[in-house]
Amino acid sequence: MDNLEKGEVKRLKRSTGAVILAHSYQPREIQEMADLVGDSLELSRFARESVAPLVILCGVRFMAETVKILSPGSVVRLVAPGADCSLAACMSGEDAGAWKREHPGAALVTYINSPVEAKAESWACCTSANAVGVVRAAPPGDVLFGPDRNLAEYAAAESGRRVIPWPGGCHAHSGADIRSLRRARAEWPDAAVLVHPETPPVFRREADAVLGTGGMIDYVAGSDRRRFIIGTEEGMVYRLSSLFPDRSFTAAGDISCRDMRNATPDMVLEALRGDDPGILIPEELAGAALKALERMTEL
Ligand code: CIZ
Repeated sequence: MDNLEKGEVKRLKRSTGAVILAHSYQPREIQEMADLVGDSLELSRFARESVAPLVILCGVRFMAETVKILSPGSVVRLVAPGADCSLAACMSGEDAGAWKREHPGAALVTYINSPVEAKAESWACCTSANAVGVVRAAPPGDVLFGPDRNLAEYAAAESGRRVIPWPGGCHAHSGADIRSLRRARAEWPDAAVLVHPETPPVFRREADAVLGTGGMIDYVAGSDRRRFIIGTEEGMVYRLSSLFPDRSFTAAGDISCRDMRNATPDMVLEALRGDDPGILIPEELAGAALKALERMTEL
């Protein structure tokens, strides 16, 4: 993006009152132009407090839907049209409803990486940052957890609750190859290995810590290690490197989300222009999903 276009972004932001939100998995050039970079929980908290008339969301569809539900007065535009999450696509609202009917009395906890229709069926939502706490706080009895099976198993192990997982997974995390992590560890034997709970169980067993992206930032901030091997989407390696320029980070293999990688600065400029009404969600559906999201933010 040249200086002229950068100036145009600034001018449009001023004239529209827009804020640019980016997930930590976004490409470097997008993170660099964002007003806030964070995980879904941070973006949700920001949205809940926000009075911005226009939100430019650099991430995938479920994140834009979540921001719209929490900030219904804002126009929320998803920067990369068609940026869907392969994990969210694993469990529809109909799937969630039918699953609940098969397990009467169980509480459904839905990972934030899910469509709004599935959230609307849920007792509560969670992110990777608070999945264990939300499962722990669920009403007595079985907990249905979807759509990510690896995160469900992790939350079950950490909370001690009986969790029934939905058989879904993130194409990038669940396809991660443990041999890449072992190679990185052989090259950097002094490094701390931080992995995301969406990775397969073998990653969790070989890691120093299992954390969402927000937890990874806190871990590095409180650690005296100099080098870190990061087992999550590759955008996080840039995020950590920019926050901690005196430390070194490397990826634990090729964990790359095609939908997170396709946003470009030109798309941000395009989203700032024009009169696209952005994400629209029927009121009743948004209201039902809001209850599950509010329970998550309260917990
Ligand atoms: O919570 C999120 O935003 C996701 C999808 C992952 C993470 O750990 O940040």
